[in-house]
Amino acid sequence: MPRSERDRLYAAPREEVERFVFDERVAAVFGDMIARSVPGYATIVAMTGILARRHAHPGSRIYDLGCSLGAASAVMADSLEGRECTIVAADSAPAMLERARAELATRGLDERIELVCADIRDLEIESASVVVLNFTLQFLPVTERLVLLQRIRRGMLPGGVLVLSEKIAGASAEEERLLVELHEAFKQANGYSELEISQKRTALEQVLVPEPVAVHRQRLAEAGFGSVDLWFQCFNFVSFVAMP
Ligand code: GEK
Repeated sequence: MPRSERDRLYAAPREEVERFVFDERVAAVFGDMIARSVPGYATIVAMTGILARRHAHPGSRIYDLGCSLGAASAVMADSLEGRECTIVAADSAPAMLERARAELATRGLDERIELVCADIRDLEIESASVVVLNFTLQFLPVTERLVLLQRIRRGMLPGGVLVLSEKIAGASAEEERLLVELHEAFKQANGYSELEISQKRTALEQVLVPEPVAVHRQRLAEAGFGSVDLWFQCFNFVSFVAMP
């Protein structure tokens, strides 16, 4: 897990809660924030390594889209068992990439991972055996999600895999209530106060837009993925593997 300060960004009451952005203040606490906010995060990152080992093809490219501090890229780099692959880790937030660069250097991985500061909607994806979208698609406008998945699909080699991890919405109002309640209980158990939880919720409104599992399945199929499996769920966080 990346080194990080403790996340206290929303601990003090704010007169006005602004839209959430991935700036320097978030980057400084990101490792702690994601570990205490996303149930199953460590498992998903670790299993991304297992999936990369299964699908990474020598000479191919591996993409970590919305890489933040590069956690998934680092695990994948360690999972390749000597196979020569180009690992591209992209993020549009300069503050995140700066910290990712330092983090990867500490782990001796800076030479093996190409860090790119780019909007993933503009990034060329080619000869990909593994594409990872861990909690990134949810930040794109809903209307732009299909186009990105289609571009990923077109850039993938036969035998490749897309790992798509997302916060989801419940399929019904009851399921949504239950999942949100469980997620908030998880955050409280990890030391977040009710104020922190509610101010963060406000900051993320309109920025992080979760969708139900069925919508993701339908979109992945429409993008040309012939096989889509949900391999992980904990409360309202899921991960799919999708293959051409
Ligand atoms: C992890 N995958 O630790 N282009 C590029 N990057 C983007 C875009 C975009 N259009 N939109 C958002 N991001 C990581 C965690 S965090 C998830 C991913 C979270 C980036 C944004 O800058 C941030 O670093 C990341 O996507 C989302 O496994 O914070 O909940």
